[in-house]
Amino acid sequence: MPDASARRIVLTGAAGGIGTMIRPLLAPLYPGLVLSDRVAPANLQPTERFVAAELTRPDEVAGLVAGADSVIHLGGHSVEGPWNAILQANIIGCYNLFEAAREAGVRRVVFASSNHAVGFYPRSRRIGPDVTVRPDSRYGVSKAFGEALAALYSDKHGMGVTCLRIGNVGPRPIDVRRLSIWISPEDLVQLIRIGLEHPEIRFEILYGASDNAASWWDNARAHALGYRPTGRAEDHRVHAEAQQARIGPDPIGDRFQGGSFCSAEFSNDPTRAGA
Ligand code: 15L
Repeated sequence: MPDASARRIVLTGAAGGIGTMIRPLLAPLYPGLVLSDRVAPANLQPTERFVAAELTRPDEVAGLVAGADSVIHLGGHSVEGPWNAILQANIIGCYNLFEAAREAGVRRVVFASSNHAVGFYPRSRRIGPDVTVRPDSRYGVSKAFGEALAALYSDKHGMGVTCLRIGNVGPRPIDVRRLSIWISPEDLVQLIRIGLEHPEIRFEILYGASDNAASWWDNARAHALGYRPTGRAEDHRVHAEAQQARIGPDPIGDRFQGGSFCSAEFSNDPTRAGA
């Protein structure tokens, strides 16, 4: 692996919520970082390099990743949405990204998957990275698709890919559900560094969560790869519970890990949902 300062690493989705939180943390680690999104982040710094690219345009994505050795792929539609929006950004866009990366000889991809790929597991169940996907939304299905693409490009083309099933990124957990799935920006950057740098990476699915006592996820593989989260959701429990009291109950969403992504548009018998 070339020296970090010599590496051209592309960050898609740089203007989005997570991109905005981690840009300042990535900048000193990877001086060759290239930021990308459809439009430049409002607070782009003079020291930051930005290349506009539309993920649905294969030519633009190919231009973006040319000469890159790694990609951190956060770009796409980041919540539930109409099928066409998900299809364009997260299915076609994700395919375009992996295919352009293969053609450009990109060696490492860190893919921002989501807890919503497995959102229909009940909160009573502890799951590891090897469970069958149980998406809770069209968005969750698109993240499962991205994980499948990642496996294909790893097995067939030797790309080292790390899928991070990200919980909820922010300075602190914002409700009771997030006490289980919260991840600090610093801990997310730790996981991204593992994906970019750890010599053993072939295909990995890791959970993007801090050191949360109420976690539903077995993240032993991340720990085996050196992950040492410093964020602790319990330190913020009082705040999270106060916020939860303002939200109120969600009889379906509160049973499942994906929360309101599960209850939205739900028309099943609750006892027949989930695993
Ligand atoms: C996600 O995958 C979304 O991108 C984010 O907006 C949150 O909804 C998060 O999951 C969550 O589950 O809290």
